[in-house]
Amino acid sequence: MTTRMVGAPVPRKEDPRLLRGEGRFLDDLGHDAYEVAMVRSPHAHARIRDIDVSGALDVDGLVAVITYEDLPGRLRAPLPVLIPHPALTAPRTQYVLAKDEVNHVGEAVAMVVATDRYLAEDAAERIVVEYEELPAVVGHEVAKAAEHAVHEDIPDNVAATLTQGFGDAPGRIEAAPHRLSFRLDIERSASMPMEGRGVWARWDADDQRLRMYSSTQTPTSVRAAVATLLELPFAQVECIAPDIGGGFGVKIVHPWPEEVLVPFMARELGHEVKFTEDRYEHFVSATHERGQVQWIDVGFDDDGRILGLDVRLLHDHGAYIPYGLIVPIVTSTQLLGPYRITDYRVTFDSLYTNTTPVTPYRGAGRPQGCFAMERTIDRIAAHLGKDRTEVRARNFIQPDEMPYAFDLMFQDGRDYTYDSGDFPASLAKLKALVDWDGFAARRAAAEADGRLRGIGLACYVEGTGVGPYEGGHVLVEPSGKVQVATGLSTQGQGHQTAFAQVVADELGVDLQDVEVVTGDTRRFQYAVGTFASRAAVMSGNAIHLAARKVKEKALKLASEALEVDEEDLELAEGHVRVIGSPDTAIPLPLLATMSNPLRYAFDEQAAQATQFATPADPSKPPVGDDDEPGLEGTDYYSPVRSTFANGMHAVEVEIDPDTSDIRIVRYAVVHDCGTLINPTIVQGQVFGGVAQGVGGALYERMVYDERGQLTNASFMDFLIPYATEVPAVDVDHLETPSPLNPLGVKGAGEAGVIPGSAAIAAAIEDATGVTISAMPLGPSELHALRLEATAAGEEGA
Ligand code: MCN
Repeated sequence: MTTRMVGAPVPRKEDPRLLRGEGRFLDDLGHDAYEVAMVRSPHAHARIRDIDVSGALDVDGLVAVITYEDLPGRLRAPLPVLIPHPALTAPRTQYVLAKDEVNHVGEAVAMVVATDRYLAEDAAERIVVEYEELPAVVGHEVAKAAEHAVHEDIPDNVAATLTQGFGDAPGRIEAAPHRLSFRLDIERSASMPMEGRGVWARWDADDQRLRMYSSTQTPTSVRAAVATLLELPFAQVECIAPDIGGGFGVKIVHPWPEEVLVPFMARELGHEVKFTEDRYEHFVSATHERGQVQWIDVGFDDDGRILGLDVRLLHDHGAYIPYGLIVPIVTSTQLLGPYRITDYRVTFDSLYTNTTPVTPYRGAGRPQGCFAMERTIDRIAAHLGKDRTEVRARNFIQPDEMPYAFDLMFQDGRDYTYDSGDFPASLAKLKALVDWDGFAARRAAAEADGRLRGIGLACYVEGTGVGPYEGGHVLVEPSGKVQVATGLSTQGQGHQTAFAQVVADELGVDLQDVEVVTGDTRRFQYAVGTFASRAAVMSGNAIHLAARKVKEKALKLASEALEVDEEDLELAEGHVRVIGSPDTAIPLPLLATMSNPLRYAFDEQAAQATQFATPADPSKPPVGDDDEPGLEGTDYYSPVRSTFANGMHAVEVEIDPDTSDIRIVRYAVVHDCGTLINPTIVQGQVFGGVAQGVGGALYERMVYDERGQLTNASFMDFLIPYATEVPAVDVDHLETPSPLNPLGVKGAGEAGVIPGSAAIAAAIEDATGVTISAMPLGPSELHALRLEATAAGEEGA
């Protein structure tokens, strides 16, 4: 019997190669390439008066220097707004090289190409840029006060204001028996992939083709951008995402200035050119996320049932808005979590500041929304003196209410409708997993030991698998190997394994015989990209559909060859065989050979290759009127709307009463991403997300001074959690399959990060009795809060 692969915790096929150090990351490529160093703005806001490159010209090994003035044609235009929105009335994006003005520290002003990176850096240092410094706008309040403008023609610094909602939130809050109003703050952080951005390009003058490798989450879009800006036919541009040392959202932005400039210079110079970002550049010239101030007004009844919710957000978008309004829109909608809110209003202002631009980072607006909603529920529970799980359960949407529609528009412009989930069952699982009811004894034991112990939880719902589409191609080779390709790229999510599992099931072949290629426009041209936890839903289903086409073709071919009805045949163990009579079978490789009119086969017994152009049975043409040659199929999956995963985290912390040192002693996750393709991979995704959630909750912040200088732009000063700070995580799954797609899957890639700040804040609050309204929270901030609370007579512990 063939074992089903979807659902099996098979080890990742890609790991042995990576563990042996055989990965090929961007900087492993292009050893003979010229290398690039960028001249970047040291000022947050300044007018460029003059650029004097003469000092660089006598550096040995210098190949070229370019500034905005050297750029031709379409390269002189600002980069695109990737996701426009009607509310985005004042979009601003950067030029590939600054034109007249710089708007954040790190903005690219000139590019130097030299025979190696060291020489390029030497030459870059000798370029003198004369700036006239302008007042810097830093932080939400300063931007909102609008004493100075980031962009001269947008005096209020507002890129967009958007209000959404349903019902009558202000009226319901006004009339509610209980009301609370408060402010919540989340700091800026950023994806910190081990490998920064990078691009290498080579122009083939004979073929008139450009080949580029980019450390990107979206190679097809990079290719489209480069082809368009360099005025090349798409067919002459290939873009390949090699192994990628993490993306976490930042690498969906495209094209980066360097991603256009490097291919441009490769063509101009007729020589390979390469750019690899260093860590400082990643801090200041890639993108950030999270920074948001949120005001909540909530009205509720004596049971803690929410009657009305009114939310205002100030979103700091940094100097430019390449990715549109996705982050605040996601917060505005996803904030509602698993709760039946009947009256809701949310308004956000998206503000320009003279800081590094903001685009989605794993979680993309959801951690902020989850923090807002879950802190609200905790405050309601505290106000009423009720158990926090009870108040949550009181507000849950029930499983029999699915699909549950809110009258909102989601980030993809489609309805905001939850397709599946069983929140009461998830909560029951979480309480059991973390032994919620036994916590009092653990707290007492910790207290006896002189430590403060607290428990917190947070719930979330996550829209995943946004459209519009992905595609898949599946090909059975005469060797028996099955080649699979999809256009989106992989940054460590294990797609090679998970997608192979899907194909192995559909075609009844060995997992080891399935080889998956992602992110290579030579293999699959059409794709959207890897973000919004969409690959399993989008490419997973597209590949499933493509494999089904191959299966249908194999059944047809075998039915003709065996003279058996298709309904009496099955695919298993690498054969098409007669159901109930497995000895009557044709191997798939033979069918692959038969389906190819110019067949080339290797006869193992004769130990020789043969090529023959006539069909085995000359009376039957191998390709009929309705058939296409090759045992292969391509298909696309395009969903009606997003599917919604969900989950709940519980955290226990211990606090040192003297130093306020915070230690996470227990972390439990219950997660529902529908049908699990590979539980081990999903578990790994959850672990990774939790690590980033812990970072956001306890360590990571971008510390800007009032002149817009990022004062902690290195790993000496910007803390990310190491293995020593990441807790062990207990994970349990609930599988409520999505009715929206054939595999029943929902996404999992961001789940771990979303509720981190909310759950950890709740646990710290529970341990210390002080109200937590801002994250991240380190021991010094906690200590200050505890001293304040003691002075005000609030602290219980
Ligand atoms: N999966 C599964 N069963 C499901 C859902 C998912 O087995 N029901 C598997 C998928 O097959 C895939 C993995 O879990 O192998 C993640 O799937 P999915 O949720 O579709 O997410 P994506 O593959 O689209 O990855 C994107 C997501 C995002 S948005 C960020 S950011 C992120 C993340 O994944 N960046 C990552 N995980 C990352 N992991 C690594 N190592 N590096 C990154 O940069």
